[in-house]
Amino acid sequence: VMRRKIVAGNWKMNGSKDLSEKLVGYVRTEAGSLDNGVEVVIIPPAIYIRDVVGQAGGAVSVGVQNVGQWQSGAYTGEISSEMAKDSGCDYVLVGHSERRQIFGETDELVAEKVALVVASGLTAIVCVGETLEERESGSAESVVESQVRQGLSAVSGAWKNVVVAYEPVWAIGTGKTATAEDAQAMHASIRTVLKEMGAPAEEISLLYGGSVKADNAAALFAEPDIDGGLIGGASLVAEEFISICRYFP
Ligand code: G2H
Repeated sequence: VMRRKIVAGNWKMNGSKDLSEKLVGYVRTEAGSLDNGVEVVIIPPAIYIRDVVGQAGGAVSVGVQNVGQWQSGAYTGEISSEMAKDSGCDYVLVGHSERRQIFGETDELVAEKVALVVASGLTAIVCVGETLEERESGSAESVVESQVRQGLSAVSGAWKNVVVAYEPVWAIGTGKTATAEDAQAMHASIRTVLKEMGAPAEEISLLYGGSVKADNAAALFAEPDIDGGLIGGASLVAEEFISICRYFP
C-alpha cells in the first residue's frame, strides 16, 4: 500500500524572518534531491507563512500550527483554515499536546477544527498521545484510542485529508524518545482503531513525534506502521532536519 511519507517540521513559537529565508532556502534545495519520495513540510508560526511559502517554491509544503473553530468573524487573534489555504498552506496541525495542555483544547474542539480543515480541502495532522502517568498506569492505548475516535468523529469520509501524529507527551522536547518498538505498537493500535471506524486505515499516514533527531530517525522510520515524523527542536537546524528526511528506507 502506498502511504504518503511525510517529515514535518513544527517550529512551535520559534523562528524569524531570517530563519524563514535561510533555513527554508536550504531545505528547498536539498528536498529537491531526495530520492525516497518523502514529502517535506514546514510548519512555522502563522506570521511567517507568507515568507516560508515564498521560499518553499513548491518543493516544500507548508502548514499552520493551529486554526480557530470558525471560518471568519469577530474572533480577535484567530486565523482560519480558509485563510491558511488562501496563504498557500496544505497542512494544519490540530490538537498538538501543547494546545491541549496549555490552551485547554478538548477532543470535542479538536473534532470541530478537523471538520473545518478537511472541508477547506487541507490535510489535518491530528496529534494524539498519552502522558507519562497514563503510560505508567497502563492506559496509554485506551487514552490514544479515545483521542482518535473523538478527534476524528467529524471527518465524514474525507479520510484522504487526515494524517495522525502520535506524540507521547513524555517524549516531547524532553530528549526521551519512545523506543521504535513501543512507537510501532501504538501505531499498529491506531491503525486498528481507524479500521474499526470504517476508515481506509492502510492509506492513512501515521507520523511519530517526540524528540526525533538525526540519530534515532532511521530506527523509527524502519517500522512498518511509522510513515514519517513530526519534528520539533531538530527542525530548526537545517542540516539535521534534512538528514532526518534522508532516513527513510
Ligand atoms: C513534539 C515535537 C514536534 P520535539 O511536540 O511536534 O517536538 O521534536 O521538540 O519533541
